[in-house]
Amino acid sequence: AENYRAPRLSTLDLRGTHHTYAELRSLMPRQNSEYVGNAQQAVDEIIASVRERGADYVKELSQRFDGVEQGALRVPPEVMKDAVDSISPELKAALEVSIERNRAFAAAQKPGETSIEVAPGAHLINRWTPVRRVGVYVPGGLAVYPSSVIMNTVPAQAAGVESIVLCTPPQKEFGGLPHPTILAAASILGIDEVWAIGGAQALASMAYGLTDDADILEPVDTITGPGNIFVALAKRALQGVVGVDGEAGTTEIAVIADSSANPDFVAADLISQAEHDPHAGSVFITDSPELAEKVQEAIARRASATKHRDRVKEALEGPQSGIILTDSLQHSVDVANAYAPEHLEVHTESASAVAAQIRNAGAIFIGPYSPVSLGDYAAGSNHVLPTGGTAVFASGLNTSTFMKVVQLIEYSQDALATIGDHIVTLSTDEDLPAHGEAITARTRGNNA
Ligand code: HSO
Ligand code: ZN
Repeated sequence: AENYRAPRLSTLDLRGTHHTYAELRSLMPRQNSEYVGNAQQAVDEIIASVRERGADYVKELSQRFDGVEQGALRVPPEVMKDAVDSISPELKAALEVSIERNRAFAAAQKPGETSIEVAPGAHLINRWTPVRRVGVYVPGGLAVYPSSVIMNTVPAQAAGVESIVLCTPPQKEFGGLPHPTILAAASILGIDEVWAIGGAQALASMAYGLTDDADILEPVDTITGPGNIFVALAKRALQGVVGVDGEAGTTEIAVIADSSANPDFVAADLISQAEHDPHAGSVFITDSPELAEKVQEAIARRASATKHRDRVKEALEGPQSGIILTDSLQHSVDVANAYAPEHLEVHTESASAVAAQIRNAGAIFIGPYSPVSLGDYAAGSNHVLPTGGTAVFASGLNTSTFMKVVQLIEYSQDALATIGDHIVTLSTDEDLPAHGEAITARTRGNNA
């Protein structure tokens, strides 16, 4: 305890500088690129072998990677029923509240049908439809996150997905069954189909389907869920066979603050996400050097006293973390947009107005009483969010992730006649005259 050296974030001083958006992006604190090695080849082999050899091969992998001898891969219904009793009443109550808030927001997010009459008798409809079946992957290694079971499942259910299967690794210490808290969360959510399969083999099984004696894992349409590099590479490889969500990488938090901010709140929140992983990113953006120093002091105090202080220190002192000093609040906003964090907290006067200027963030937490931890567990918002700067183009999980649009077209005879000549002109230009003939067959009346 005595020889713990409190963490101190490095400072990037951007005061008095002018950068383009592209330059700013390249200056942002980032993790060194992830080690991939020969994982790609291993993942390709696993996917091919699951397709070829099915459940027997999956069981071989469970033996090799998870150290378990598996009978049935599907978790039996009686185990699912008992799972809820294995957790404490407090944990059950907390999961239920989280589910309730997430369900409310997910239901409100559900996009509605839109329709338009672009010309008399020319009707168009944009119809949102849920995918039929979803596969959720839940990792089972060091981090067991029942909250992630909620975050992946609730929006799928709100979208109207009929069928959800969950795959999660078999655990040696639970006799080859998945972690009981994961099973309990699934059971509370009404998911009864859980398979004890981990890693790339789980994703391949969900994408292509799997038969294990009498149990059949039907192929899914979309797969979501976090995981290690093997899971991320498997998702990339299976994209196109199934829909996949983004790769939720190591967590990040950025905080924008002006001199009105409470340094202790800021420090607590920067530390909270650093707790996940030594590679987690915590970035503090401010135009107040005095506040920056107070935040450093509060971090030193709090970090020394927290349970995972070694991991926290490594994360806060890594190249992916730091303090960025700016000239003004507007400059801070520009920096935040360039960084495109997974989570952004705004601790300024008129915080909502500042939030309105942010284009790039997975989620924005407004004001001193909306910490990221709230969103991680029970705000009602989703905690599966774009990381690594992908917030410039990607969204966090939401109800529409599990839906797709079908466009409906219905023209009357007159409406088609009115636009017909233009279609013939375009089809002639593209040297596709049969396209035009499909129009003239109707408009010129020579249906011989
Ligand atoms: N902050 C993580 C989610 C999480 N936190 C789960 C606690 N449990 C990524 O948004
Ligand atoms: Zn978290």
